[in-house]
Amino acid sequence: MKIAQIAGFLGSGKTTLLITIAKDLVQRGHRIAIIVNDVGEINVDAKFIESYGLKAKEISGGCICCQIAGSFANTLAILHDTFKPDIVIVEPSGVAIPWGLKRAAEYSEAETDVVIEHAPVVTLVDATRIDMLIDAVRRLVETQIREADVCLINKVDVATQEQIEKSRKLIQNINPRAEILLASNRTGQGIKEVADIIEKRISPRYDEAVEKELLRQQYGIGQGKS
Ligand SMILES: Nc1nc2c(ncn2[C@@H]2O[C@H](COP(=O)(O)OP(=O)(O)OP(=O)(O)O)[C@@H](O)[C@H]2O)c(=O)[nH]1
Ligand SMILES: [Mg+2]
Repeated sequence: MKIAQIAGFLGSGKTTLLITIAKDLVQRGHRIAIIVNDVGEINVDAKFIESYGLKAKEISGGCICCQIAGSFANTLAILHDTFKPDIVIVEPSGVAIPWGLKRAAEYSEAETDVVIEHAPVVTLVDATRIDMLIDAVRRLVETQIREADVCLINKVDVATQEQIEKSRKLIQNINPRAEILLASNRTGQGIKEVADIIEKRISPRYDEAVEKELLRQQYGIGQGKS
């Protein structure tokens, strides 16, 4: 079962993107589950299916949307044993750390016979609010970008060229290995590419040594600095 997480600061467009990608992947023949913080915010005409012990909405025959019941690992185990998705797309809370979520997902392997793999970590950067992101929530945004495999500069339908270039520079400074795509949920730019990446590629499993090295690079932890 593949876990695809879509990170990004509050209001960056995660839920909108998640639903579009889920529908696209269903059309490609996948069985998809979406995990969000609150199914109430999912605006689809769907019947509730709570028989799994999850608060869930059916989006289409091949796709359900649910919120976490108990632990994240337990929720994944229930999904695997009942709905049997091949891809689970997750909208982490705005402050979740991608590596932490990978590890939490892998804990579900202790609860049932599931084998977890990860799609590339996608982080959304809202180009229209790039100045605010740099000034007010720099640390959090840095962490989300640092741990991304793919960064989407989102809302390019309304962002200025200058905001887009500023976003690109920020990402390249923090994480030169990240692939950068321009995206818009309004025009659909970049969206099919993200669905392709989630469908076809994988990202490494949680590795404590790698996590420590990334933290060291960002904060100097482990170098004797205070
Ligand atoms: N112009 C434009 N607006 C967008 C785009 N994507 C999302 N939005 C709008 O941005 C707002 C937030 O979108 P959401 O998808 O709810 O963002 P989110 O990251 O899930 O937000 P939280 O869950 O509150 O953190 C909504 O009003 C969307 O309509 C985009 O590509 N272009
Ligand atoms: Mg959301």
